[in-house]
Parts: sequence; structure tokens; C-alpha cells
Amino acid sequence: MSRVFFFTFLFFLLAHTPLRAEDGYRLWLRYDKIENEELRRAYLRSLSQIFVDGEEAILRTAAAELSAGLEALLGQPVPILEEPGGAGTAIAGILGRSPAIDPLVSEEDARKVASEGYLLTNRRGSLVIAARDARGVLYGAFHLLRLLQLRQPLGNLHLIENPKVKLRVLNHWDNLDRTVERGYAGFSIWNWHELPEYIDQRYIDYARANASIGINGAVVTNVNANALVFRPDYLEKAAALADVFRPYGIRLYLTARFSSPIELGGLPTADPLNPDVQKWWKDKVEEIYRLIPDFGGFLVKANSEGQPGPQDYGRNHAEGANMLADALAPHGGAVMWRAFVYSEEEPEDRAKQAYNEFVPLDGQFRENVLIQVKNGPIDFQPREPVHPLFGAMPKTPLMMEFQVTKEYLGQGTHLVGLAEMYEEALQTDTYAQGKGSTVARVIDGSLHGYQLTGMAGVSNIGTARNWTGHLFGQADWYAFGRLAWDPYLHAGAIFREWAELTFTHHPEALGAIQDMLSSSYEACVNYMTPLGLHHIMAAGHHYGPGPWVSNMPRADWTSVYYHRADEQGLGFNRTKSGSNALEQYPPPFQARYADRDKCPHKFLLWFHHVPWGHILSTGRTLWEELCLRYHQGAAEASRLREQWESISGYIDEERFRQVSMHLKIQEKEARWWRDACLSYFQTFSKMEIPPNLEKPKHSLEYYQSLTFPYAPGIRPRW
Ligand code: GCW
Repeated sequence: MSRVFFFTFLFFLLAHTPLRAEDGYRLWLRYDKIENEELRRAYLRSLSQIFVDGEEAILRTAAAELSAGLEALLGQPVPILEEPGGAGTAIAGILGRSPAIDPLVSEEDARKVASEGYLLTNRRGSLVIAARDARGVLYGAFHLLRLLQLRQPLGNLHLIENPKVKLRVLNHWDNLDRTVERGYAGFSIWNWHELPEYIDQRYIDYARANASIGINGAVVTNVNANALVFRPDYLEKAAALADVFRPYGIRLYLTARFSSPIELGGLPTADPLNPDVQKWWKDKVEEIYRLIPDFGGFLVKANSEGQPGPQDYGRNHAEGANMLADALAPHGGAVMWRAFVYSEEEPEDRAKQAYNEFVPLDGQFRENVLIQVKNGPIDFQPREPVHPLFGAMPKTPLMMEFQVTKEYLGQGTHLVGLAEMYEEALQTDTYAQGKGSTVARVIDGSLHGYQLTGMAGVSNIGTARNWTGHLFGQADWYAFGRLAWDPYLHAGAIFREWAELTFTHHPEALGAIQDMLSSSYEACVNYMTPLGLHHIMAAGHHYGPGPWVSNMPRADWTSVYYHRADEQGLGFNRTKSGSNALEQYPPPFQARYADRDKCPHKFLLWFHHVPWGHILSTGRTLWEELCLRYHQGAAEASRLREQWESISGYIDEERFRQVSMHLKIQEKEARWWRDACLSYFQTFSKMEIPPNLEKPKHSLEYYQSLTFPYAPGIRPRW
């Protein structure tokens, strides 16, 4: 090799090797320099300097984010000015408070901007971000940066965005010892032992990432709560986190263990009607607000799966929630009280219990209480009909709880675009107030006129370098934030946006990634729990198939309770002749699902026990359809891997390999699910797997013999 050639080659290599490792840490906030010179110049014409009017910490964050983001994208310093500059200056500020902003915004536009919302507009060549408050400015700044990341033209920019939901919060099921219940991305990012002094850079990057998608709250502790977090030293640690979050507009919340007055306060009772107990909480809340003036409030799991609660003292959920709400109200805090309850003794269908418990309490909760309801009535299954509580409590704000971590959808190793599932739930019509009463309209408060609204996502992040373990888990975090802001967005559009921010601008690759995310949800449902099956995962860790699970401390933790397979057929009869869970939904909803032959297939076995030989509308018997669905799901998992391989040229090597390896695991595990479940159900159907379909690789005994004592995310106490 000639020396000239060698050095040219070396130069080429160095110039084209990214300085940073592509390990996924930067999430969707990559801000790589825009290659297209002309476009860069066009952007610079209205964005060569920044003026953010005001001194609030969040405004300073907005200025710093804009300056750093623009500098990286545009490849030259974009200074922050002290005074409004001339042409080419991006100007941001608060309406009615910023002399620089007000003359640039029409009254009509100003009227349309709501709390936390913003106007982004191009006024005579300058970019204007106008908001009602500092958070709105910050969200506007991130939106503007996103437009550049997506290479959107700014010439005619004019948009107004207001969040449709007020409390947009992540729920961390993180324990104080740093284990994460149902966490598959390493340990908890909160290092309680080293707080309050040691502030990990990750806390700051976490806050940035959340702010960039509009998340404004974080519950940092597990709902299976530990009273220790209320000890003064732990509160100081929590306050240090709150200090990190504050400049990003994020409020900190804690989970409240109902028995804390006993465990921490030494009281003999935690009865919510006992004056000493009430005083203990009042004092504790005051202590918290002295340390964290913008504390958000409490998230509570009470009388559920062994957690203490008001029912231990013969009181109901409203009495429990209201006691905490009264302590928080003078400080502006809220209570998010979970509806995930089912009794130990109750012989009633588990799917019905929360509704029975909460509907009679409608109207009895304080104004600062929200009831946090999981999307479906059982437990974050791959697919559930919506929870019957949505639409059934017109006088009580109900907030949505989605699971972002994939406890039941492949955990740390499967690519499943959860936004498809979120969209399906949000778009479901409850018919609560006639046609068009979608869950989204319950959540955003428009259906019942809720004053307080919220959406929670059970976080999927941990100490993994790329935050979520599976790189595509980032898409679920991103989508949750976007849907909490606007529950009417479509999954496909969110996926495409995420893919472009995260990977590439190449249309072919974007199309493939979007398609992978969109199709993966149905694929997962098919290879795990097709046709309305649910809760047939292995016991405890919920990793892998376990339709044979029958021996657990309680019936409704077993798989056989849910699938009800017998020689006649398969499925849970929840119609009139069965548990009649269907009666908890409004009549038009019931009408849709009541008839076995008209019930949409996706919920067939959720609502009906169907004979194996029954012919479905597809012309196939139930058994044939079941076999086909499992096979389709597994085939789709293989297709995902192939699709990813087909775009290898567009993705950097490191991230490409990460995803490839996970896709291979998914392909293998999809077959495992298919073969294990079909082998098991075959012992009841006594029918052959149709000849054109592959037979299970191993015997049923083999699948039943597999154990995974160290599967991640397990509850420490189980
Ligand atoms: O999904 C189930 C999980 C539990 C969890 C519980 C809940 C935090 O298996 O680990 O506990 O739901 O939501 O409270």
C-alpha cells in the first residue's frame, strides 16, 4: 500500500468513525450534525442565537437545551443572549410576562395556549416559542429541536400544542435496595445509598429525556412500598432527586405504605379515621414539603396482594385515600390510588372485583384523588379488553396505568411495539355516554368533565447502558410520553418519529422499523396468548409459557383458572351463563361480545368457553385456529429478524448487533411458546396439529421441566 493511500485511508476512517460509541445511551436526543449544508444554513437564518426571557430555572434549562442542541445539530456555537437580539434570534418567553414575546403573538393565538402548552411560530424570520408557563417554554424548545432532528422546514412554522392530560408520570417499581420489581434493564438507576451527596449524571439525563417527551412526574419508589422512604434521611435523598428533576419540570412523587404510622411512627394502628394516624400523616407531609416544596403526592397500592390498607380496619378505599388527600391538599399534592385490587378470599371472577369495589364509591373521593386503573381488568396481559371501570365512575377522575416494562410481553428480550396496545386501549369505545365514549376521552377528562387527569407508565428503565436493555424498549418509553401528552396520537406515527430520531433518515429503513414495531404487537399476542387467552405465563417470574400452572397459593394466580381448558373446549365464560363479567360494561359493549359467534376473535376466549371442534367464522375449528395463530405468531417473529437484517446497511454496527441478538432470542422463544402451549392444549383437544404445520420439537414433559430460578425482575418476597 502506498503511503499516500494509507494516510488517505486512515484519514477517511478517522473522519467517519463516530467519536461516541453508539451504545444507545443518547436515546432519541442524538443531535448529530445535519449533513445537508443548505438545510443547515436555512435553519441558521432563524436560529443563530437564542434569547429566553426570564430567570426561572426551567427557562434556563430551555435556553441551555436549545443552545446545546442547536450547536450540535448546526455545527457551530449558538449563543444565549442577555437581551433580545436582532434578526436570526430564536425568542422564547411566557405570555403576559415577557415584553419580548407579547408583541410577537396575536391575541387569538395567545388565547389558545393553555397551561404547559406552547406556540411555535416563525415571525419575520425569527423562531418564537411562547407559552403560559416555564414548562411550556421547555416543551416548546424540545419540540423545535425535534423538528430539526426530523429535518422539517421551519419557514411556515405555526403550531400550538397543549397537553391533553395533566399528570404524565412514570411509575418506578424500584426498591430501596436497587432491585426493580419486573425490571429487565439492570438495577434501579436510583442509588439511594449514595444519595443525597452523589448525583449521578444519569439522573440529569433521565430528567432531560422525560422532559423532551412531556413527562412531568416520577414516582421513584415501588408500589409494593417500603415505609423507610419516609425516614428523614431517606427524605433528604428523595429531595436531592427532586432538586435534579425540578429544572426539567418534573415533580417527584413517593409511594405511601399505608401502615407507615405503625412501622415508622410507632403507633398501634394505621386506621385512617384515627386522629393520631391522621396527625402522623399530616406532620409527615409537612416535613416532606419543607424539603420538597413542589412534591407531587402519593401513589398507593392498598389492600392488594398483601399490601396493608384501610380495609384492615374495616374502612373503605375512599376513607383511606381521603385521609392522605386531606394531608396533601393544603400543599397542592395529589393521591393516585390504585384500583388494582382483588381479594384473597373472594370467589368472584378476578376480572370483576375492582369494579365491584370502586363503583359504589364514585363521588366519595376528595378532589385531589385520582383512581389509577390498569388498562385491562386482570393484569397487563398481552391483550385484554379495557377495564370496565373506564366510563363507570363519572364523578371520580380515573387515570390510566400502562405497563411500559414488558412483564408479560417478552420482558427484556422481545421487540414488541407497545404503543399499538396503548392505542387499542385508548381508542376503545366504552359507550359509557353513547357512541364515541372512548377510553381516551375518559382519560383526558372530556367525557365526564374531570378536573384532574393523568396517565401513568410503569417504567422500563434501569442501569443498562442503553437504559432499557432491549434497544427497542426505548420506543415504548418514548411512545408512553407522547401518548400521555396526547392520547389520540397514532402508534404508527410515533414509531416512525422515534425511528427517525433514533436511527436514520433513510426512508426504506424507517419503513422497515416502523413496520417491525407495528406488526410485533399482534405477533406477540399470537405466539403467547392468541384469541383472548390470558395469564398463562410461568408462575412467579412470568418468564416463558406455563399454561399448566395449577398449584399456587391462590387459584387466581394459576393459569388453569384463566384458560379453563377441558375435554370440551377452551376459554373463560364471562357471559351470563358464566361469571357474567360482561355485565359490568354498557349494553352496546355487551352486545358486541355476548354472542360466541359474533364476538371478535381477539377476545373470544376471554369471554367464552368454546368447544374444540366449534367452527369459527374463518371456517376453521377452534383447535385449527389456535394452531394457526400460534404458528403465525412464531413466523412473524422470524420475519422481524429478517426485516432487521435487510436494513443492516443503514444502522451503525453496535446497535445493529444488539438488536440482532435480541431478535434471535425472540425467534427462539416464540417457537418455545408455540410448541409448549400447543403440546399442552393438545392433551385436552386430543386433536392433531394440522398437517401443514410444524410439530413441537419436544415433549410436553420437556417444556414443563424447564426452570429459571434466576429469571430477572422477580418480586423479592415471592
Ligand atoms: O403485574 C403484577 C405484578 C406485580 C405487581 C402487581 C401490581 C407491583 O406481577 O409484581 O406488583 O401487578 O401492579 O401491583
